[in-house]
Amino acid sequence: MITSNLAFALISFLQVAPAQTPAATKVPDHHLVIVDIPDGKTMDRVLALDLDLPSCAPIERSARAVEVIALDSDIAKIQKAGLHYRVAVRNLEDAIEKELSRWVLPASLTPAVGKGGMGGHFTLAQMEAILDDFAKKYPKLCSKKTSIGKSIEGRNLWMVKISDNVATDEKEPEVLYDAVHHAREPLGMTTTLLFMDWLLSNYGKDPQATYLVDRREMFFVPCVNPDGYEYNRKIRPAGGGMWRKNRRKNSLGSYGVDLNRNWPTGWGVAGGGSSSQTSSTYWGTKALSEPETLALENFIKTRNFVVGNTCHTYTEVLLRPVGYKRAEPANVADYRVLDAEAVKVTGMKAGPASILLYNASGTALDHYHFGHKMFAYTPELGTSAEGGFWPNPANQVRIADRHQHMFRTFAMAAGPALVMDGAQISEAPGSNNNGVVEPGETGQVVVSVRNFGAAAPAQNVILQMVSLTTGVTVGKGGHDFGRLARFSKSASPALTFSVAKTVSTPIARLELRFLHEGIVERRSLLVPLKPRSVVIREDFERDHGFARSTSDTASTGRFGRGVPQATTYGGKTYQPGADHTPGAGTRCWVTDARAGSSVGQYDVDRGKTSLLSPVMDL
Ligand code: 0X9
Ligand code: CA
Ligand code: ZN
Repeated sequence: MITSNLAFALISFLQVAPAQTPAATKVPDHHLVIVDIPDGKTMDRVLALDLDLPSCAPIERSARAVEVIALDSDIAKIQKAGLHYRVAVRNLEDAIEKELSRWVLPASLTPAVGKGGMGGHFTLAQMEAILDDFAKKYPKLCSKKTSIGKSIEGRNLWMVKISDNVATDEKEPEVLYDAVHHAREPLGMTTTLLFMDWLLSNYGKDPQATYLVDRREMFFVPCVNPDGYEYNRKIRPAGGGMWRKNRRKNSLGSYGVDLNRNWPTGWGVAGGGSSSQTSSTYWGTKALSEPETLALENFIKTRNFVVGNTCHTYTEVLLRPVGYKRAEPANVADYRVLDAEAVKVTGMKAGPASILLYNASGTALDHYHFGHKMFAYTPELGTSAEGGFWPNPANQVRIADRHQHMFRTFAMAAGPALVMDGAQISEAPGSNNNGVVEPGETGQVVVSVRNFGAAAPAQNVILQMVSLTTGVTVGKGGHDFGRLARFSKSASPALTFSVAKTVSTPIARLELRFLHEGIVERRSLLVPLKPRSVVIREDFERDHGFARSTSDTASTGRFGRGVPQATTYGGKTYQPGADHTPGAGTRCWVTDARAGSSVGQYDVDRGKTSLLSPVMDL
């Protein structure tokens, strides 16, 4: 019996084996299509076609084009509507797979970012192993993964908590991080896992990681849509799957509800999603019809989240309410403080999703805000040029890294979040007013501080200034900011220091001590005591030993010293010509001096170029 069963299994395997590319046969391929958007009316026409707008591409006037993930039938629709378009990438899945396969991926049990099993992206099993690993390595700070419910195919929806005394429900501000509402957006999961790893591995070492673990309770649901995520692995095991929705079988036979159209707030509002079961933004039969959204909603109800980050990819934009209609939330002023801090490192645009992009109804973003009074955010990580939904390993690392400040900001902002913004040094009245505090003079320091968090601190915020240089004495050396209100900023009065005539050191060292929430932050302040003098002037007319780096990888546009040819297009100068530098001379170091026949020719492509100075003895 057993033998014959095996034989049967073997035969059927052999029969199936030749169909090596189930993706090509089963799932129709998509193309990346760019549709021109000369005006708002055209955008409305595009929206009416119910296309898959993956990058949630900006519809601002400056963008003038929108990316569409299109099947052949969609292209036909676009053509029929008389829209201007071009096919940027034919067969997107194959193109992505080819790009990802160029990278060698060392296998590892708990892989690092960029070393996951799906073109460098983590598989669901790898995510689970990483969560298990966190709990095992940091049992006091990280909970074991807990199932908050099951997906429609019966997979667990995992939640992990990070905080000090993690087993105890402490009175600390709570923050929610979720990712992968959309199955083809692994970077949200990756960036979340990297953030968790930073918190845990830097506890007791990095002051901010320690502060957050000690003073916040952070809850993570890194994969809201495990079925869709696994489905993408099934159709594209090496990465590149374009499935977005969950895997519900709809009544008419098609699959999937868009989990980010299934939330109660604004659910079913026309223009922000679709009632068509085959649409990529199908909103389901009713709000919370899906077990994934329902489980997350029920979990949220058991907590008291102040901030929620429901993460997506891609477009490098930070979205916040309102999403289902063109409007600003009532507390827009508070949001703007938070927006500014969150995008500080990346400089991305932040604002209401409906105004920055398009209306979307029944999103987690709006429900977290209106339904749960959170400060809600949807970052769209990464760019189309970096690989869209499935960036290569190098870009995975880059994207996950550069968004860490934003992830930290969300946790900080759930409670008091105090920072020193800067210190302005000037001469006190009675000095010679040359801009430098010299020996014999008195200087003043004005320090600006800010609370970008949603709560006032429990104790007064205090600033102290001390001198670490002999002969430099502090006069007025302290200020009490009181309990700096939420989302507010303040500047100290002038603190003073005087420099004795006898001081000969060129730089004085002061230290600012910033006391808040029982913590002391120290920042040293270097004060030049002598006017600046020019020690070297370089106009690159002669070769003084500057050199292009030997590790340059760019294929065109590497640095060279020469006379740049002016490059203009449409009346705009893209590369200034030889006579650009004021004064005599024509040469400079330039990323290829040639103009070429178009703006993009001879610019920096496919890598980096860098210029190194010689060693200078000043
Ligand atoms: O459409 C979505 O669900 C999100 N974009 S994505 O490309 N990742 O699918 C954005 C939702 C944000 N809300 C609004 N645009 N209103
Ligand atoms: Ca705690
Ligand atoms: Zn998304």
